Amino acid sequence: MFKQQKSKFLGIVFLLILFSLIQTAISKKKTSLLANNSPKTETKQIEKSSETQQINFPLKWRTKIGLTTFRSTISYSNGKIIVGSNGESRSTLNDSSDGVYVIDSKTGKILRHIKNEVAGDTDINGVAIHQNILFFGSDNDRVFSYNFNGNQNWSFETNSDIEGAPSLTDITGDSFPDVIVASENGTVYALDGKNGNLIWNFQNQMEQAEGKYEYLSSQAFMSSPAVVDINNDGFRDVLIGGRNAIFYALDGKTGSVIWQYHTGSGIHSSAMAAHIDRNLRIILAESYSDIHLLDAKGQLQAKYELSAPSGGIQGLFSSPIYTPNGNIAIGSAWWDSQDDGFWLIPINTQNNELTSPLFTGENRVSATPLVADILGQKEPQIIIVLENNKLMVSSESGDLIATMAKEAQVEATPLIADIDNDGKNELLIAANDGYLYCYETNGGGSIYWGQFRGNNYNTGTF
Ligand SMILES: [Ca+2]
Ligand SMILES: [Ca+2]
Ligand SMILES: [Ca+2]
Ligand SMILES: [Ca+2]
Repeated sequence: MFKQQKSKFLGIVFLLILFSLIQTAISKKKTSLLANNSPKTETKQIEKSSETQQINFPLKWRTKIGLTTFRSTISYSNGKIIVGSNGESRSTLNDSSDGVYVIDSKTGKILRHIKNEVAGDTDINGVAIHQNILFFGSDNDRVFSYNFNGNQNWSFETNSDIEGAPSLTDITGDSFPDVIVASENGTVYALDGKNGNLIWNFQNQMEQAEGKYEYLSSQAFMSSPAVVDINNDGFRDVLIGGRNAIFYALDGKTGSVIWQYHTGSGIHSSAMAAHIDRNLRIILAESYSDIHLLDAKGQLQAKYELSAPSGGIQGLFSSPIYTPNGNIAIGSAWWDSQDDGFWLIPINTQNNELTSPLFTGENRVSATPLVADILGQKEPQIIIVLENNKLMVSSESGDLIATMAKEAQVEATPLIADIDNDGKNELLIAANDGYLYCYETNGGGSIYWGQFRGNNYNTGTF
């Protein structure tokens, strides 16, 4: 009897072990399928040393502006801070604090809360600025142009929500910037900046890159277009990727496809264009792990699959940037753990290879890294906000130079600019407690990439 029970017990134990082995195999398979099966390279961890300083910048002001997202912009222009807001809630309708806030940069006082629409979901993410004119799309199927004083210049009706920031570039040849903006229904619009007239539009396909029929939302554009002239006709062209895993280069003049490039997974982040050794290169990140480096013809130069220290995918909602010393910097957000963090990936310009990235695991990073001087050093530093209560400062060689405690969690990319012309840079952080915080830093000048898309036209180009 006892012997029988023992063998029954051993049988159950054996079955349990077998079951768990199968489970592990399945989950590994899942991860590797998601991660695209490209070869792995060993990742170095950025070391936190005793040299890492704690910074405690004085708070100059804080102002309640509501919630922001990883697609939000914070900009400085003519003594004003401009920020789009999702208000009290990112999902409810008729939220009175949605809109665009125009704030006095010296005092933090709200000068204007621009919110023309009263009904529906009127969340605003990105805003583009030319002189004293604002351009933005809303979650209520419209693109607007307003003056800083709150007067509307024009509005344009789209087929769905606008999630990504508009970009500005003149495509009509009248030296006045026109608006390139993409919708969640998969349309890219080029609008005349003066009057909002449609110049051209482009409709994304509902099919996925591999030819599979997909659900409607996969044609969505969530990101902000990078604008740079890739066919040398003197007009900037439009670079944007969709959730259907297709990255497009559209002719700025006509909206026709110059080339398209297929990624393994959909795209949420915005691309950056930069001249690397005098060659135009396009850096894009797909949602699951892979960084792609393309040339102006859409040919792949290098690709790197980021992998969490304990294995598995990296979620890339942060937009990649090219740093002055030849690295790609990006944040990752997937696991809600130390498997998320900040990546620094060196580009070997001899052979265009991406090798041996440095990684700091700490918490989710959806914001885009910035490159500016906030510590008072000769060289600019790389600044990363995490989705916990921390900000990190890294050197180009991957040393964690400093950390700073924040008031609350942050998803949006901060702004670094001298917003009171005293020669010192301010750091503006929009936190998830609904406040915009303005800190005085120890740095001055030396701003290489000080805001989400690099400049107030949101060109995403250096
Ligand atoms: Ca809202
Ligand atoms: Ca124009
Ligand atoms: Ca062109
Ligand atoms: Ca200042």
